[in-house]
Amino acid sequence: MRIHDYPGFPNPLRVRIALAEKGLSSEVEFVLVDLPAAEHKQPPFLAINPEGTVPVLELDDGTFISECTAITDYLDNLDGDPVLTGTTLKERAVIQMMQKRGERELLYAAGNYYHYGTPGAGPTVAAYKLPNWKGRTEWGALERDRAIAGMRYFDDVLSRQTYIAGDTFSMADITVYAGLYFADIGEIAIPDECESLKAWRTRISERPSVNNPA
Ligand SMILES: N[C@@H](CCC(=O)N[C@@H](CS)C(=O)NCC(=O)O)C(=O)O
Repeated sequence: MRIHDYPGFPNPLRVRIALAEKGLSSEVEFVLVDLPAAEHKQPPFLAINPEGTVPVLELDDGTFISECTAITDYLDNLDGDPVLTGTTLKERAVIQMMQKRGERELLYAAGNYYHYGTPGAGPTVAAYKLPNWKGRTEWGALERDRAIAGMRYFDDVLSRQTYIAGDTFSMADITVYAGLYFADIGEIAIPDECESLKAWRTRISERPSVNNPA
C-alpha cells in the first residue's frame, strides 16, 4: 500500500494516526505530494483524485482511495478487527455521524478560514482557491466563527461523555483532533471556558498513535 500525502497537514495526519492505531505504520510507503507547489492541482494527481486533495491511499492492485473516512474504514477493517469505526450497526452510525460533525463544524471550517481568511498554504495554492472572489476574506472570517461554535459544541458533548462518539476512542476523535490541529495552524484559539474539550485534547495527545503517528 502507498499513501500519497504531505506530512504535517491535518488530513494526512488523520490517516497517519489511524495507521499507527492499527499498527500498520511500517506496512505503507509514503509518496510526497508537493502541496505548496500545488502538485495536487496538476493533471497527474487529479487523475488519481479529482478533488485535488491529500491523502490518497493506493492499493497494490492500482485502486486509488481518497477521503480520510473511506481510507480509515478500509485500514480499520483490513484485519477484520475494527477499533476505530465501530462493530455494531449502531456504533458505526454514531461514529459516522459524529465524525461528519467534526469535519463540517470544525475541521473544514478551520480549513476554510486558513485558506480564505489567511495567506493559507501560500500564493501558488491560493491561486486555485477562488482568488478573484471579493467575498473570500469575509467568508473566511465566518468560517472561523463557525469553527469556534464547533469547539463549543464538542466541549458540551465531552462534558457528558469520555470520547466524541461515546465511551471509546474512534475515527470521530481523530477528526476532531485534526480539527483542533487545523485551528492551531490558523491561530484560532479554543475558548477559555471549553475545559472539557481542552482536557480531552490533552488525553488524546498522550495516545501513542497521536504522539507518534505514522
Ligand atoms: N475530504 C478530504 C479533504 C482532504 C483535504 O482537504 N486535504 C487537504 C490537506 S489537509 C488538502 O489537500 N488541501 C489542498 C487544497 O485544498 O488545495 C478528505 O477527507 O480526505
